[in-house]
Amino acid sequence: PLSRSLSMTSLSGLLPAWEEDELPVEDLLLFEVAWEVTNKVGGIYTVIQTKAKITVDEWGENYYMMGPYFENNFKTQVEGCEPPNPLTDNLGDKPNVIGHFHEWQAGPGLILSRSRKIPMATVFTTHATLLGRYLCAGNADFYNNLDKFNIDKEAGERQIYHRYCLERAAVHCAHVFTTVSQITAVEANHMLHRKADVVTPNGLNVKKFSAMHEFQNLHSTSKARIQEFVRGHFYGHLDFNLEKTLFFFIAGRYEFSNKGADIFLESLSRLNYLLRVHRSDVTVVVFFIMPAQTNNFNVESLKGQAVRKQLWDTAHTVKEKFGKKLYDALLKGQIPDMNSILDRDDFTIMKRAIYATQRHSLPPVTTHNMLDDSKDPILSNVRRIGLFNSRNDRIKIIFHPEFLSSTSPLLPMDYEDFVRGCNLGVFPSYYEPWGYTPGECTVMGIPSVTTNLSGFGCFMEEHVSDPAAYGIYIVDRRFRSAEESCNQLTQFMFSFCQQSRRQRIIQRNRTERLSDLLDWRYLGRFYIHARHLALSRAFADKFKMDPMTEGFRYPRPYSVPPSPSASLHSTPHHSDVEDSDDEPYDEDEEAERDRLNIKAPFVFNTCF
Ligand code: U2F
Ligand code: UDP
Ligand code: G6P
Repeated sequence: PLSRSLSMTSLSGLLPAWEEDELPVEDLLLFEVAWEVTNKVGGIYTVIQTKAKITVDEWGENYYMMGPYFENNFKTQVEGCEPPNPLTDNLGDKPNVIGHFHEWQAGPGLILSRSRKIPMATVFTTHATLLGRYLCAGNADFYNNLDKFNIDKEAGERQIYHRYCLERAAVHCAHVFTTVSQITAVEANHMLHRKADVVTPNGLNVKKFSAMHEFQNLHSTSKARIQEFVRGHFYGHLDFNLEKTLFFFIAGRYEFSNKGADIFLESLSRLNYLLRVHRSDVTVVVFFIMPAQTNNFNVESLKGQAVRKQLWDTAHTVKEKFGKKLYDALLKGQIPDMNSILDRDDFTIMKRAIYATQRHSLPPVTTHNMLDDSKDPILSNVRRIGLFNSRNDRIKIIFHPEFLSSTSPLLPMDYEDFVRGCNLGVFPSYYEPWGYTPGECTVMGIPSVTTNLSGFGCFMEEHVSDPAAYGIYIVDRRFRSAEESCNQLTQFMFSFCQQSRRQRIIQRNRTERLSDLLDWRYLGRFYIHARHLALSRAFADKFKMDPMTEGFRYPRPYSVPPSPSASLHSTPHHSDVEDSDDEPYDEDEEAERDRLNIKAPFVFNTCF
C-alpha cells in the first residue's frame, strides 16, 4: 500500500507532493502510449525520449512504451527482442497496471479499456488541445475569449469534430488528467471541460560537464563555425565586424503566428532602426530555422560557401609558399626581403580570388529555393519591412527553411551545436503549451526570449525571481497589445545588444545555473505523482493518498542583473570595454552566493 509523508505549501495548487513513497513497482506494470514513441513529429518525441532514462531507472523491465510501428523507425531507433517475461505471465500475479496515454491519437486505447472495465489505472496527458491550436492558428483572440467559444461548433466548423470528441472522451475517462503547463490546464478547462489534476512540466536530460566552463568553450567553437558560414554567405558584403556580430535565432515548427515569428520580424525592423540611429557598431545576424516546402538549396547560397572556401585555399597556398621562403632565408641566416617574398604568381591568384568575391546582388535572405516564395509568410514580411541584407542594415536575415543537419553542404552543424554557437534564442510564441526550444537554450547556457503565454515562460516566471537576470526574457503577450509586446521585445533585444562581451559571459553562466530546474531528475517527480494519484483512484482500497502541495522559487541572483536596460548601468560588473579581462570578477564566488540563496535545488534534493 502507498503510505505517505508529505509536506507542501501551495503555489499553483497543481504542484505535486515531495517525499512520495516508492511504489512497489515489482508488483506493477506501467505502459506509456504515444504516437511519437520512436516517431519524431514534434516536441512529444522529445518528452518521451528524454524521460525514458529516469522511468527505466524506477521501473526497470516493468516499463513498456507503445507507439506506431514504422519499419524504418523500428530499424534505426530500437533493438528488437522477446519480452523477458511474457506479458500473459507478468499480469498473473501483478494485477495492478498503469496506462499512461499521451494526446488524442492514443485516446481510443484509454476509452476502450475503461468501457471494457479493464482493471487499469489510467493517466491522460495533453500537450496541446486540438481546438486551442486550431483557434490560435486561425488568429482568434484566444485568451480573451476562452470562456466564450462554442466549442462543439468551432470543432465542427474546422472539420475536426471526430478527433475533438476522441480527445474530450479520453480526457473524461482518465482517472488522472495532466497537462504540460498551467496555461494549458486553463485552456483545457475551457476547451475540454475538465480541470487538470496534475501539471507535468517537460524536462530534459541535463548534461553536466566535469569542467564547469566547458559550455562556454563550446559556445566559442560553435560560434566560430557559424562565423565561417556567415563569411561565405555575406561574401563581398563583409563590411561589418564579426567580432561585434551577435547571432539570434528562432527555430521550430513553421506556425508563423503561433510561434511568434510575426512579432519577431516586426521587432527586428524596430531594432534595426534603433541600432542605426544610435550609430551602434553591433550587427545582428538572425536565423529563422523553420521547415517549409523547398526545392533544395539555392545556387547563390552554395556559391557563397564555395567562394569562401576558395579564399581560404588561396590564403593557405600563399601562406605555404611564404612560409617556405621565410624558412629558407632563416636557414641562411637572413631576414628575407619582404618586398619580393611574394612573386607575381602569388599576386595573380590573390587578385583572381578577390575578383570572385565581387557580387552584384545582395546576400540572399533565404538559403533554399522556396516552393511558395511569393506567399511565404516570413518572406512576405521581410519584403514588407525591407530587411534585405543591405549594407546599411544592422540586422541581417537568413531564413533556413529546413531543420539543421551536420551533413548539410551549406551549414554543416547539428541543431544542438548551432544553438550553442548563438547568443540569443528568440521564441515569442502566442500558442505554446510548453515550448522546448527556450528550455534547450537554458540547459546549454544560452539566453532566450519566451512569453507569458508559453508553458515554459510561465514556469520560469513562477519559479525564478527576476528571470531576465538569468537570461530568460519573458515578453508579456497576455496583458499587452501586439504593438506593446513588439516594443517590449525590441527593448529586450536592444538591451541585449548593448551588453559587453563580459556581461554576456556572466549572463550565460547564470543561465546555465538554471539547468537543474529543467532536469527530469526533478521534473520526473510530477509524473510519479500523477501515477500515484491514478493508482489511488483506480484501486482505492490498496493505494491511499493525502492531498499536499509545495513549491520552489529561485531567488534574484546575487549581483545586480546586467539586463534589461533599467539595471544595465547599475551592475557592478558593467564594462564598456569589450572583452576586458582585468576587471575583478569572481564568478565562483557569485555562483556560491547564488547557491546559498537558492532554495530550490535543496528543497528538491532533500526529497530524494
Ligand atoms: C506540443 O507540440 P506537438 O509536438 O504536439 O505539436 P504537433 O506535432 O505539431 O501536433 C500538433 C497537434 O496536431 C495534431 C495533434 C497534435 O497535438 O493533436 N496532429 C494531427 O492532427 N495530425 C497529425 O498528423 C499530427 C498531429 C506543444 F505545442 C509544445 O509546446 C510542447 O512543447 C510539446 C511537448 O509537450 O507538445
Ligand atoms: N529542433 C530540431 N532541429 C532543428 C530545430 C528544432 O530537432 O533544426 C527541435 C528542438 O530541439 C525541439 C523541437 O524541435 O526539441 C521543437 O519543440 P518545441 O517544444 O519547441 O515545439 P513543438 O514543435 O513541440 O511545438
Ligand atoms: C566564451 C569563450 C570566450 C569568448 C566568448 C564569446 O565565453 O570562453 O573565450 O570570448 O565565449 O562570447 P560572445 O558573447 O561574444 O559570443
